[in-house]
Amino acid sequence: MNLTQKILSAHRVAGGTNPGEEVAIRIDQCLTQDATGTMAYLQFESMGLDRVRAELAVSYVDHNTVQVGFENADDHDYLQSVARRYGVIYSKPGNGICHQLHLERFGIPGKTLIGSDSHTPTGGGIGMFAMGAGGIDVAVAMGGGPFHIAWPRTIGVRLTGALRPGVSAKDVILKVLERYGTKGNVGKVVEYFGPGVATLDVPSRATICNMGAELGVTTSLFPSDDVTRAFLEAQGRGADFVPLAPDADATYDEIFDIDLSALEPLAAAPHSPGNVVTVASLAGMKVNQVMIGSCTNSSYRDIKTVAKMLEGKRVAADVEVGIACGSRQVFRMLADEGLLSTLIASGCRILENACGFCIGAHMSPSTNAVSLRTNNRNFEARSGTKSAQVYLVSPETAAASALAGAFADPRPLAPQPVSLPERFTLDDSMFLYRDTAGVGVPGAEIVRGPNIGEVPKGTPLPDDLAAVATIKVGDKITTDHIMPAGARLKFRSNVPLYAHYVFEPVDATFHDRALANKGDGLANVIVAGESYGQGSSREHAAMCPMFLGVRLVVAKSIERIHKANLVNFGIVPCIFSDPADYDRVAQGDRIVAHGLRAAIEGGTAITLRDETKDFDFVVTANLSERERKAILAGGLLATL
Ligand code: MIC
Ligand code: SF4
Repeated sequence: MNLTQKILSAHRVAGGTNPGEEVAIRIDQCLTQDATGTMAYLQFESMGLDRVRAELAVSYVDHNTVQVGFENADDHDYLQSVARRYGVIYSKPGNGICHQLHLERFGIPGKTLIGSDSHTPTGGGIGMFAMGAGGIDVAVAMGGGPFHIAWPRTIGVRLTGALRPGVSAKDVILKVLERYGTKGNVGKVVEYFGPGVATLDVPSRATICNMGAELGVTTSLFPSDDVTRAFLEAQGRGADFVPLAPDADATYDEIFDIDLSALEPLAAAPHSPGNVVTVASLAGMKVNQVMIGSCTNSSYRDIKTVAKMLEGKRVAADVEVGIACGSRQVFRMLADEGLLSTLIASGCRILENACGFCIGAHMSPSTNAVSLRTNNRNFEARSGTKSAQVYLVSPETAAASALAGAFADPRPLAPQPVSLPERFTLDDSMFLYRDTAGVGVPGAEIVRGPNIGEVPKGTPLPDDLAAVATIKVGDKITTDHIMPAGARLKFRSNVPLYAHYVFEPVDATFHDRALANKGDGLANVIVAGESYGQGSSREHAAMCPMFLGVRLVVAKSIERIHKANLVNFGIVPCIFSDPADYDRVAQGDRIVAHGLRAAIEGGTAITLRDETKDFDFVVTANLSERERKAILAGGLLATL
């Protein structure tokens, strides 16, 4: 067996082991972050349990830490109090980014983890089977329920050789993205194997697994070996080490070979992580901003590499450079080693150890700026500036370019590899409620400020549907297009307010038009191309459309987490049987579905009538029995 098969078999509760078949797996650990967490815990509360049942649940606050106005602070108070009540460990704002912290302090090889954030697969760096999910799926797992995925196909990435100075993990994952792109990989797991694995430290492995999310795969995974043991021992967690390897005769559905020695620095050009080019092809292009950090590249290894490259030098005068460490551990160690001073002296802006710039929460570039960033997503407008050109690069390329003021290949600077310490600085004081973890404090007060709203309730699926194709969008529509973050992020806990911004970057009139249809007794249909719902796990991209009366998404293909979120909020995820019908349906067309409920109940194809154009077309919703039940009830919550 390969590693994926081993871990999944050990956690299988029900369901098949044939690729594509739905399997229910036991979840050992859960994590949430604040921007998806409030809704996750509101849904957990409504399940009526007295405490969490998973082995471990941690609530991180890392996204909304800027606190302009009362909203974010209200969220924090709610999250802190609900964690105490139900036995969840609470990571205070300022402690760091969830994925970096979880890897450092809680992850265990061979365990399963789901998190209400799409970059949860970062845990694959230490051999965890870690997946992103919508908030309600995490709430169910916190309550002890299983998580459902399609039994995956595996892509085995065979690593040979060793990275040359100036080339790093980011270049490895960009190579994989160049090969596989950001669509068409649903239902797969990427497993890394081969002699090159031993040459990569845990932070590098974590970077590779983190950005595997951009492929749209279920997760990515490394074996757990001596390198993993050394990392866990240095974290004071040697007892958590479990060796894990694929069997010698393990097979993969396909194999992709990467010779690490032959890799060169790469970049993802605007506006997709799959738009991969060489740094050499961009060399000399003027750069306005360089942002280093995010859950992809904010480890001690990464930030120290940058500090060493900037030591005794100054960043170019006309470039803005920001650095955000991934955790307090990283921050403190740099400070103790005098490297914070190095970064300050070189002219960097030192940012909070949080998501920050990555989600457009601050540090938006200026109009038309070229911004180099070490994070994982460069979707249009995600930085907060629609006209900005965001390129995703390694920390080494970012540092070399910051010095040059233009795109620069870091190899001539020959950055030396950073070795990890024998002992990281350990300080868990910003993790609260470890003593009551898993038990909670029954009856403890839950604090609900005015920013804490309610989860909208769905209604059962009607027999027939009269609707409008309220919006028609193209390929690769991300959840950042559907439900923008950045300046709107603080409305996450207030669905009626946040719903004003559904599709804002694409068509700001959507909200009003959708509500008007709803007022006229018509449902709303979203028509989309390939790979609808790429990117984040935010269930708001389903919850807010549901609130506005969206009942169907009809697309050429839909990404895994978003499809699950649509089902969880009672929206039927439909796929065109004939993709050519996409071209025939226009925005504004009246759409009718007779016998919709019966088709879902029977698991048959659905015939939709375009009354405006006067033709019928067929769509399919590939749903398990469990998913059909949720859709018919108007959402998962109604079935729990
Ligand atoms: C992101 O990177 O897009 C986020 C913000 O971390 C999201 C979660 C969210 O929207 O709250 C993710 O990746 O799932
Ligand atoms: Fe935070 Fe960015 Fe990572 Fe999302 S991708 S968890 S916003 S750092």
